[in-house]
Amino acid sequence: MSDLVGLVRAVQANYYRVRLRESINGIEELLCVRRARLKKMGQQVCVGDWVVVSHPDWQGHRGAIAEILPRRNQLPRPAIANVDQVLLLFALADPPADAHQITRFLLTAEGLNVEIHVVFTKADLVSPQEQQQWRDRLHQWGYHCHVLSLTQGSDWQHLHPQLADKITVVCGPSGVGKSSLIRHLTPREDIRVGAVSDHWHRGRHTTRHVELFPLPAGGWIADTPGFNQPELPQDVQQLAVAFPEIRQRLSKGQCLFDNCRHDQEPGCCVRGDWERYPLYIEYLHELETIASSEPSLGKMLPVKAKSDRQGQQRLEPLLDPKKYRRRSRRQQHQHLNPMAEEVLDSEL
Ligand SMILES: Nc1nc2c(ncn2[C@@H]2O[C@H](COP(=O)(O)OP(=O)(O)OP(=O)(O)O)[C@@H](O)[C@H]2O)c(=O)[nH]1
Ligand SMILES: [Mg+2]
Ligand SMILES: [Zn+2]
Repeated sequence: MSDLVGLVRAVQANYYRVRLRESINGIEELLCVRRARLKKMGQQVCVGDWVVVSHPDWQGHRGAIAEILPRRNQLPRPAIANVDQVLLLFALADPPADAHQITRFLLTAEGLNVEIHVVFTKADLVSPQEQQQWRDRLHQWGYHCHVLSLTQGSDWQHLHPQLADKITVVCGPSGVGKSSLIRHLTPREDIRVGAVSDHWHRGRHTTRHVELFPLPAGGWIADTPGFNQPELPQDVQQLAVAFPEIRQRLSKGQCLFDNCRHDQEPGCCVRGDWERYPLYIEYLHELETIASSEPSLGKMLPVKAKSDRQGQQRLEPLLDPKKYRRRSRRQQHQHLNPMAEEVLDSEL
C-alpha cells in the first residue's frame, strides 16, 4: 500500500492539521499527533511540511505523523517550510508607506532566497499620483509592484495567477490588510480581521498563528502576524547583495578592492547617486557597530590566579558555567514570533 502523504496546514498545541494529498472516502484532513520516534529524534514538524501519516482512524479523522519528507527550505520567522514565494504587503496610507520600513522587509525577504512580490494596498486612500510615485520608486529599487484596493475595484484579482500552485507567505507591517487580502483571495475561509487601532505603530497583532489557506486555483497562502521592524541581515556581505541596485552595479562593474564595503573606498563602482544608497550606508554602519561591540571571548573572560605544581602563579579563565553554557533552543529562538514559540513549547 502506498504511503498516506499530506501537507501540514496548521499547528495547534501538540496537534497538526494535515491536508491529505488525495482525499479518501471524502475525508480531506486528519488531525494528527507526532509519533514519539520523531519527538525523540528532536524533529520539529512545521506548517508547510509534507509528511507521511500512519495509523489513520478514518472515523475519528485522526492520525499520526510518522515521517517528515525532505524540506526545500524553511522560513525561521514564522516557521513555515517549503515556501515558494513571499508576498510583501504595504499600505499606501493608514499606516503610511515608509521607505525605511519597506526596505527592512525587502532585505529580510531577499535573505530567504525565494521569489518576492511587492503589493501596495489601500490605493483608495491616496491620489493616483501618489500611487504612481510608489510604483516608480519601487521600480527604481529593482522591484515590480502591484497597487490595489480591497474596497474599490477588483484589481486584487490580478494576483490569482501569480499565486496558483505555490505556497505563498504574506508578510508586512501590522494593519496593512494582510488578513483582509487573504480573505478576499480565499473567500470561504474565516480569517480574523481587526480594525487598525489608533496606535497602529505599536503593533496590534490581530493575527496570532500561522496557517495555510487553500487558494481556489490551487496552491496555498499563509497569513503572518504583522511586525513593524524586521532585523537586519546578519553580516555585511549579506546586506550588500540584498540590494538589487548593488547587485546590478556589481554585475556591470568591479570595485578596486575585492572586499570593498562600498563606503569610502577608492574605485568603488557601487557608491553613487541612487535613492537607497544612504540607507545602505546607514545599515552598514549599524551592522559594523554591532559587530565591533560584540566582545570576543578572549577579551571578556574574567581570570583568576592559580598556583601550578611548581608553585608558579598562572592565570586561568574564570568561567561562569551558566554564562558560557550552550544556549537553550528556546533562547536561540527568542527572536521568533509568538506562534513559533508556541510550536517550540509544544515540541519541548
Ligand atoms: N481603506 C481600505 N482599508 C483596508 C483595505 N484593506 C484592508 N483595509 C482595512 O485595514 C484594516 C486592517 O486590516 P487587516 O487585514 O486586519 O490587517 P493585517 O495586515 O492583517 O494586520 P495584522 O494582523 O495586525 O498584522 C481593516 O480595518 C481593514 O478593513 C483597503 O484596500 N482599503
Ligand atoms: Mg492580520
Ligand atoms: Zn565598492
